[in-house]
Amino acid sequence: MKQKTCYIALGGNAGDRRSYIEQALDELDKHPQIAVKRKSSIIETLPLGTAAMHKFLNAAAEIVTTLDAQALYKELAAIENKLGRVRTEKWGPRTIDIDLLLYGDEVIDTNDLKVPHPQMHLRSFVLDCLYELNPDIIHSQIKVSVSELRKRLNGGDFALDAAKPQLISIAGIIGVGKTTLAENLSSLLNADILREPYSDNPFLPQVYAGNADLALDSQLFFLVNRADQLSFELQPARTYICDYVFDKELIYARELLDSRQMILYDKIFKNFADCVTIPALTIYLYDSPDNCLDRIKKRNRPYEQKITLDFLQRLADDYDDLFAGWKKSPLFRIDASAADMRQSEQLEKRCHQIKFYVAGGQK
Ligand code: PH2
Ligand code: MG
Ligand code: MG
Repeated sequence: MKQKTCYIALGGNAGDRRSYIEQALDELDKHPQIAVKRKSSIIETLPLGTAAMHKFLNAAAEIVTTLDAQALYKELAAIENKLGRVRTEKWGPRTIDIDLLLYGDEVIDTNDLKVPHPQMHLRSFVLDCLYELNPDIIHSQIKVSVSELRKRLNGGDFALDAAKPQLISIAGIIGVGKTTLAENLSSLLNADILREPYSDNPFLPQVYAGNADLALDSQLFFLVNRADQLSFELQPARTYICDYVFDKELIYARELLDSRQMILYDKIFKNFADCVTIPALTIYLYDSPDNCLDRIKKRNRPYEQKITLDFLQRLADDYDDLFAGWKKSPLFRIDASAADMRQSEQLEKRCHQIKFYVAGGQK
């Protein structure tokens, strides 16, 4: 049989963690039909999913094998057993877990084996190790590189959770095209759309017109509205696409409120922030403030016509800061000047990728 290049992940959080990883790789290499080609560093990572567990050591390796995928998978399980892994609860403490991440460029979907590993693209402890081996490895289903997948996580580890509403939030400054993108994606993803009710805020026109006295009223109106939209109504396992991200409320509050108002607002904000659904995926749509101002002029909503380039530039900087440290969900960055949001081929590619970041998305 032809030789396949494969990638595996190793991890453990019980006993002599380093020794188990090293032993597992030795055992693999001893097998007549498996050769370990390259090993990543061994890194210490916080446990994902299970609170108050011991820290893990994680690593990845590139192997070549003439075994078929099922046989390789059985061999990995045999080594786990030999090294004393006792299967207790799901995600319980383990001496060694060996996961088959990629088998050549194949896609395998059987009851006991799924390749690529269904959660590999959501785990920095996997992607960081793969990245060290080779940043250009292509995920055979998502069809993007490990380097790109890794950037989307910003160091975080995530797990699909079908018990929660599957919220996709689109973020970006005024006029960048959030609502258009949300509309186009919602039909392709069969998702409910949650629209920012921009014209309902009775205080907003006067605030945009420079009446700072109503800024707190306007921000509280938005806060209450958004919290309503993103908490009570959303159902588990359904996919929703929203044309804003809740966290932008702090950006606008900081821009529009004075320091006394801000102290009060901060306290109120915290209570609301605790009850909103955290996105499964956030999409940051960005473009130059110039291009956004052009779109604002074209769509010609009367009260938006006083928005200045300077204000948009400050918002853009604030959004950049927000997402530079974003850890709440995976993050897709989309350059709106390069992307045509109405072109169906581009949209379908985006949808194909998005589906891997929401629970049940691939059904
Ligand atoms: N494996 C899990 C669950 N959580 N967390 C870390 N840091 N490393 C792992 O290998 C790991 C985990 C299930 O296999
Ligand atoms: Mg695992
Ligand atoms: Mg496993």
